[in-house]
Amino acid sequence: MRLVIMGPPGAGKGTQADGLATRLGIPHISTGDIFRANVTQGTPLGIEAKRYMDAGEYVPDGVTNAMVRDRLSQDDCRPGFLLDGYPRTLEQVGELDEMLKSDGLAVDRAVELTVVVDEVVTRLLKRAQEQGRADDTEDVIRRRLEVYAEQTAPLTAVYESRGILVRVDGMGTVDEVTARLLIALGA
Ligand code: B4P
Repeated sequence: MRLVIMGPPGAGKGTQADGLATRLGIPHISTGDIFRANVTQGTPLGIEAKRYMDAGEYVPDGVTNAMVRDRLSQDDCRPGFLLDGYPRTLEQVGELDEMLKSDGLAVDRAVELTVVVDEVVTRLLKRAQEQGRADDTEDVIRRRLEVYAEQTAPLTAVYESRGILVRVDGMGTVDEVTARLLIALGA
């Protein structure tokens, strides 16, 4: 199963993707987590990514696409994968298609987690208190939501037109959302 999980910041992508990937026996690949690991290690990729992430902007497509291409070429992705937070731009959608097409493959299903704006702001401000992530300040959260609305929300139409989009209500407790996801995916 080659899955993509989408949704605004704070929709619960990372939270849900972890358990779902384990259950499906496929790797959970979060571009945000990979960037943050590079930031922590102080790699050149991390130093570049941090400038964008701290401002709530997307890391440039060229950088992100190369990183995902490298990750998907690893052996553990052969049975499938769950991509969390990628693709986020139209160019990334095209790149992902190309990466898979060369092996005769395609995205099987795209899941969109839907939530209301007030709820995601509340969740992210709570995470800010608990974890102190640099991009969870109120100003940066608002910018991330704007960037999502402009650049990423329209992508769901691409997957919808292919007939592979599944919309799942992301409101409620983590367990409630997980149960809905499993039903929607028939997992
Ligand atoms: P991400 O790491 O993807 O961050 P995110 O959108 O905030 O989602 P995340 O997965 O962390 O949060 P979740 O909704 O699970 O991206 C961070 C940055 O990296 C981007 O802004 C960008 O700069 C860069 N980046 C990443 N991918 C990129 C790409 N493809 N192209 C360019 N740039 C890219 O959870 C949020 C909080 O809600 C958590 O605290 C969680 O515990 C809580 N929560 C989840 N579900 C809940 C529920 N049901 N009820 C209550 N709380 C819940």
